[in-house]
Amino acid sequence: MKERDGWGREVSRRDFMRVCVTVSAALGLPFGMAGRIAEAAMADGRPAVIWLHFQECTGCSESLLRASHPTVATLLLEMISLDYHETLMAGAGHQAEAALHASMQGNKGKYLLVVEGAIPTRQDGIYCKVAGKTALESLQEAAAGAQAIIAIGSCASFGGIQAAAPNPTGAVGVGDIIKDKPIVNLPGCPPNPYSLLSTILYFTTFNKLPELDAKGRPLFAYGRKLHEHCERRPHFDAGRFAQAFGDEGHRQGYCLYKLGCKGPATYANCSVNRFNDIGVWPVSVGHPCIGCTEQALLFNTAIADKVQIHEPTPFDSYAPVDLKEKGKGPDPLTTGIVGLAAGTALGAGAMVARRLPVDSGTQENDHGAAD
Ligand code: FSX
Ligand code: SF4
Ligand code: F3S
Repeated sequence: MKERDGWGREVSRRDFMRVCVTVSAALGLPFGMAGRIAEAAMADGRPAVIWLHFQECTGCSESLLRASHPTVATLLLEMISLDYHETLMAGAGHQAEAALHASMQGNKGKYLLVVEGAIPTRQDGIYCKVAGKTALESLQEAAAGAQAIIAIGSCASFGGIQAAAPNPTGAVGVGDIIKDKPIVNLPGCPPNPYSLLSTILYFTTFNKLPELDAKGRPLFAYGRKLHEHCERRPHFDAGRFAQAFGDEGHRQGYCLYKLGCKGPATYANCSVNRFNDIGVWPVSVGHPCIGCTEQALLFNTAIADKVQIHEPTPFDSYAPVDLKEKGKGPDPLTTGIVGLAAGTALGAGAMVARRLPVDSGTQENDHGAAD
């Protein structure tokens, strides 16, 4: 297989198989299934996909297009027949509308509908219109003939930033409007492109959608909290926290919980799959997770707010954190229980958290609210 990515570079069969193995592992499938996924990806009869944009920033499409080695976008676009995508298609105006309706009629009951962005509902949805139709009308029309719907991003899944209080346009997610179709939510602002690639590859390979959690998210990507696999987790377990942006602890890569990291309450694969194919994710570059895959957290809590910690101690399978070597700091159980108390007492928790013992490498935070 020799494909070309968006910059004209060839995608070798080796790279293609590497992605199939990565996807297979991400889906939790046995190793041998990578071959079956590759076969399905190369088979004729690519599924038709209609991609609608509503209230959003196009970050979902952007993150997909920015991936590389080889581009997830290239593989995805080779595997599907993307009949309508306002950002990527060459056509415009009546030509674009004609492509949309031709695909909806020609593939009735068989196409995948991908929705990016929230849907405004207030005042009959007048806050978002394309080709004279409201997002509400376009969604209902396209959903009627879809086999399944993928809501990509937190906006399409739950309303996202548009739905933040006071939600002036009455923005909602796809699932609040469409009730009679299978819907997969891929929240994240933006979500990991591999989650979309894996969902579509699973669909093309097995002709069904992957198993979902109670919020409609595929378990393969949202089944675990990112705190479980965070590279800063040993610091959390050892009680070593950054107290302020730029302090010694922050520079040393200590845990960001006291800066408001929502990792302990966020189900996502960021700490494993990461972004841009160069191994980065928010926490790796020093920013606390803001819980962008969680409806209850994203744009509903302040970045500095601390989340409740439900599992205060490390799993037995983790290597023990040995603090005796340095002769300082609390044992992991103490840290966990104090963390639990801090999280439980959110609000008042700021003062509880302030008493957390810290490594002498960290500094006291001048900003009390964030401590
Ligand atoms: Fe943006 Fe997508 Fe955020 Fe929303 O991502 S990255 S505002 S989830 O719909 O374009
Ligand atoms: Fe990582 Fe955040 Fe958990 Fe700390 S609180 S270990 S930075 S996910
Ligand atoms: Fe979002 Fe947190 Fe991942 S902010 S991108 S869920 S690290």
